[in-house]
Amino acid sequence: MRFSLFNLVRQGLAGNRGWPRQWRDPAPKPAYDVIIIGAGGHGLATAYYLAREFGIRDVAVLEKGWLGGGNTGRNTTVIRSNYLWEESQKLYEHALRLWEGLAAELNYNLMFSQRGVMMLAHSAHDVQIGRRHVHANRLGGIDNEWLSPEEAKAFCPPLNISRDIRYPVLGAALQRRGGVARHDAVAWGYARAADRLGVDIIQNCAVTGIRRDAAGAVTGVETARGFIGARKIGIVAAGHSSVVAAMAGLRLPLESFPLQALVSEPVKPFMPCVVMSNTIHAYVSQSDKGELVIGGGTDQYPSYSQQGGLHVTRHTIEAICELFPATRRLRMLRNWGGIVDCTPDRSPIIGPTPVPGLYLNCGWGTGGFKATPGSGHVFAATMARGEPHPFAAPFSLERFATGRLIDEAAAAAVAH
Ligand code: FAD
Ligand code: PYC
Repeated sequence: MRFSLFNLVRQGLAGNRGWPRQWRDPAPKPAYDVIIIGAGGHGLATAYYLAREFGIRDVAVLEKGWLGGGNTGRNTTVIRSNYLWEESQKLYEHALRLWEGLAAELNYNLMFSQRGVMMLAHSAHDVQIGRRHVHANRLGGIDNEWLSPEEAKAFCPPLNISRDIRYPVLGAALQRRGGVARHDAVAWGYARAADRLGVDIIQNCAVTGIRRDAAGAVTGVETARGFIGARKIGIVAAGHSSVVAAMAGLRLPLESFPLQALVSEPVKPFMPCVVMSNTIHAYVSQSDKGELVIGGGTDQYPSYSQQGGLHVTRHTIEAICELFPATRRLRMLRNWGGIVDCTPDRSPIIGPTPVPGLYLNCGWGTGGFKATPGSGHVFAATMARGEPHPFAAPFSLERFATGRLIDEAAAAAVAH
């Protein structure tokens, strides 16, 4: 077998060289039907659905590092579909439904756990927004319910609902079907399944250029391992999508920001659900290893640094300690950052581009992990058919020209 979790890690870290033949990534072929740039969850899911659902197996996924080493392996894994606008609800609920059967479909333990996502309100304004979301979701057939502070505490006992704290809890919206999953397993699960369907996954293969013919259509990519031809190219390179698109002469409405997270030392289970606060910019869940998984907002200025400002982490920790006093004596085990690319309206871009043969799946900002299966699925349909999947259609590049924005900024429970 040329593919196993063990081999993947070795390939990525050792650059393949010196390893037995069956452990190496496949050598790139001179040309493919489809090239996907970026082996994060979205790129791998796209390749998997192209092969499984649309019979397009002549596909290569090119990755500059190792698979799942980008945002897919760095995020805090919050999964929910409680978005405000109908267009977003359809997309994220499509993803959530796919999540619900994904471990069985991929035959891979994704540790998908629907333990509930609770979003806190700390002011009268937060309460109005939270309730509006609950109503909008229920109209859209998505589960969401409003809780009083006492009901929120009953659902999550460590929560501090004292009235005399800086950000008192005035209520909460609860999506019980929301939850978490193991992020690297998602990348590996899709990679193994795509590999078995004949997809070539090639790590340590940075794309450095996009070649076009006299008519402007794409013909392939320049890479660290030479030119590789392709009829269609999908850019799924979160954080760097605008850099890659520029290789084809395309300027995207994206800005890249560092987003950070951290884990505490492991403790016995005490945090039963995911808790998020938009106002404070903090969110928390507990992993199966016992670590508290905590995240905050983005840095306030664009950057490609994967570090992020320490003051952001400090602010997040202070907020978590106030909301959950039992965490005050916990030590931080490690922290890290990822680079997220954000559109002005904080919704993704999915679809064809003015460059024939070039497709985009980017701009997921701070919230794309939850979308992974849905994103891969609708993007595969879009690339296979050459026209947007109905759930992807509202998220085309054209919306920036017409001003018809799917502005979900208010719906994402993190800082932007
Ligand atoms: P990635 O996994 O980043 O994959 C893109 C890949 O493209 C990378 O592996 C990169 O190396 C590769 N690449 C880039 N340039 C090139 C090139 N030139 N050639 C070849 N390959 C290239 N979302 C949620 O829904 N819930 C959360 O709780 C959540 N928390 C987050 C917390 C943090 C700290 C961060 C950083 C993000 C968080 N997100 C969350 C956002 C989420 O992680 C991303 O939106 C999502 O993972 C994007 O997936 P992807 O597959 O598109 O990107
Ligand atoms: O979109 O739910 C989310 C999220 C949580 C943390 C970062 N993004």
